[in-house]
Amino acid sequence: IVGGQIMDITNVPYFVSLLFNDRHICGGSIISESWIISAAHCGEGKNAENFTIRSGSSRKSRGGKIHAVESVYSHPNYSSSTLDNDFMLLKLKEPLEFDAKRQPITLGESYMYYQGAHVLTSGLGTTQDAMQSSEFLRGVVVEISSSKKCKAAYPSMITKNMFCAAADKKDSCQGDSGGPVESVYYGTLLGVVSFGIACADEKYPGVYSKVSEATEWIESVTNIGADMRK
Ligand code: 4AZ
Repeated sequence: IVGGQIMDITNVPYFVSLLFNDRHICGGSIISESWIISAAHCGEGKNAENFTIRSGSSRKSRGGKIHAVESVYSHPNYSSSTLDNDFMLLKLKEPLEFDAKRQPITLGESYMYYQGAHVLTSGLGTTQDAMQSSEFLRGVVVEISSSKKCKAAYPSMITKNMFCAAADKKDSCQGDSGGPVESVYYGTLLGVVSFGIACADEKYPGVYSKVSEATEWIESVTNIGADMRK
């Protein structure tokens, strides 16, 4: 996270760290007691057995609880070349217990995405271009870009399953992938951190997977009922 501030996990209690062989590789979000959503590119070529989830911690390398992962599901229309549908669901072996540091976030709906909407993205990624790693959870508020601006920055790359967000000197960055983008107004999950050219470069907004386009798939895989949504 570039240009943000240190956050306590109780302010983003849906945030989790996805560990591969005990190392943080990506962020994720709790959507029910047994299910985490992250980015498909975080799981590419990796075996489910080597994944664990750290919940309830404001730090990268300690604290919280570690949860075993039973299985992982990449979106059926995920493309590793274009990053279309960059979504992955992870099922925990044991359901987690909700408390002040662990809470699910409800899925956003299409009307919640509009140019200028304030969204909070959080993570344990770098604090400036791939260079400076962060031990502490950070968050930053950025604004949803117009689709015109998004497509102009990334010609022929932006699909209906993606949106852009940006703000001056603020962005997600390397290691934030898979993590949440929350609607500040609605408190719902709008996006999953997916990709971008550089970080906080005014020419290139961050690109996020659009959760509202994956609702049917998420509900069918997880059995989260429509009544769980806000
Ligand atoms: C990355 O490398 C990455 N600014 C994630 C997000 C963004 C750029 C890079 C968006 O994981």
